Amino acid sequence: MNSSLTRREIIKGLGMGTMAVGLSGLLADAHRSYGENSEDLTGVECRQLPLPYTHDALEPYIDRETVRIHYGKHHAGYVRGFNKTLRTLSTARKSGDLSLVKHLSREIAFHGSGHVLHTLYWENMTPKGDGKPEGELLGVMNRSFGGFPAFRSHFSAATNSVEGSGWGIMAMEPFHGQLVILQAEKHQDLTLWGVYPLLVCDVWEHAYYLKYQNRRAEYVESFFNIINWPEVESRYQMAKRATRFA
Ligand code: MN3
Repeated sequence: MNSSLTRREIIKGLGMGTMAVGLSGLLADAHRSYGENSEDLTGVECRQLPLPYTHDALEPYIDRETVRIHYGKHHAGYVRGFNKTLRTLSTARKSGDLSLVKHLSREIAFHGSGHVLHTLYWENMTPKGDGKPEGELLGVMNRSFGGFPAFRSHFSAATNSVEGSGWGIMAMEPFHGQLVILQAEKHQDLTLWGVYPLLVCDVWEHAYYLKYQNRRAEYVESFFNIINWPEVESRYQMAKRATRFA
């Protein structure tokens, strides 16, 4: 980590890495750090926002007891799991013992995505919700899906056919600005929704096999000699501008 950064910038940066950007300030709030006055950077944690309505507000569509347990037990559990994983990873980095990184990467994707998606879920429902999209959102939905009825059919079919536990999701694909409808099995499958990729390394065998054969670690070691850090920095600046941390 660059020692010339201020503590506040460091903490902002840590928050950036775990949050969705360009989606909504809600998500930024969900991942706002508690640690700005702390000497211990492991104090970077996420919090569960208050439910934006009462437990019974969504009746008769969703019952009071479901909301109470879902928000208070299930969602809260993901927040605890996410924070615990962030702390464990911090400890692992400090000690140099990264032997559990595969397990912890699964944990951060599962709990982090669970937290992100539930945060969005509560806020994308309202007791007053019988309307339709309007304005610019309706325009981009029309362009992306061919109209609201087509969107509704597609979204419902995708959501209804999620295999096992999961989510139906309408998302913006940021490189072209189009909307897409996705299914998510469980919450994650090793992604954390909304993160902005800054640095990526392809480890499909086609990326290294001719030279390194099965020695993936050698390839990854070599990769560090050719990283374009100014490009990574420009991606970070672009992502930062899309957030309320900017
Ligand atoms: Mn749930």
